[in-house]
Amino acid sequence: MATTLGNAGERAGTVSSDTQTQLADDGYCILPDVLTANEAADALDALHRAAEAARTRGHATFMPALDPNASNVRVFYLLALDPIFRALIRHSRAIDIVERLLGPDFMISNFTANIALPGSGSMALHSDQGIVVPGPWLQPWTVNIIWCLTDCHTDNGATLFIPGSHRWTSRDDIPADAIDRLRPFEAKAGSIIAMDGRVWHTSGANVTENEERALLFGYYTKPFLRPQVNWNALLSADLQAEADPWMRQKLGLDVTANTTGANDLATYLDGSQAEAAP
Ligand SMILES: O=C(O)CCC(=O)C(=O)O
Repeated sequence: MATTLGNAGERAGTVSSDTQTQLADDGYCILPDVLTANEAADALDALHRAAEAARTRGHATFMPALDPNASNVRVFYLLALDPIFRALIRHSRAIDIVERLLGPDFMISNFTANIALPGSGSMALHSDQGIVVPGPWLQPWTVNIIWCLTDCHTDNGATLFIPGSHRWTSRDDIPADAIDRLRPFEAKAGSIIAMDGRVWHTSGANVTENEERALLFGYYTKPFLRPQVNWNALLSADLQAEADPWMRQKLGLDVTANTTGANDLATYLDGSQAEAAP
């Protein structure tokens, strides 16, 4: 696995038409075996180290605003904490799905982890698109790529989602029995789950004796939405200097922002064409 922020941007073109159809129709798809068992285990080790490093940096890993108790271990700012995460956020299989849903011009909004330890409970029902943009939610403007670093199943707190909820356009569409409609995303370690940002979901409760459930959430958005993290403020000067042009653009590290959709400016009033931007 490539493990530096400076690696080339990824394009693979490997998303099958079945996968694309499922993502459009069902709001999610699950790709097994994206990581080998060893790669998933390495990433899990890195995540445990990252949780420790985050605490050392003074970043709490229990967020009472999100989770009912401290058995959910949250690790924010993964990109600052280990090269493995800087490789995963641009993994070709992930980027391929993101591009299919959002188009080539997307941004990396956030990359976080939620380790559900035995005793963890569910957070509030939400959609990730609803958190960053007001309704109506008519199109997929955001997508989550969820990396399963452990097996995920109902008892160890698999993410619970509501089938078809990516078609809800406002909070008025949430049915009274929403909680009864929740279903688990069950997948093996090494899988990715791609979830349209409009899907309503929550974390499951881990009711096992001693099984950990570890997920990474790569969150990508259309370029006109402000990322959840200000990468310029978060990433050290060294990490920013290592970033290649692809990564700089996806993290918004350069001076310009929100100027890529300027096609309307290409023709002057007299019909002549503006020069292409450098
Ligand atoms: O950990 C999970 O299963 C879901 C987490 C989640 O939805 C979130 O952090 O927004």
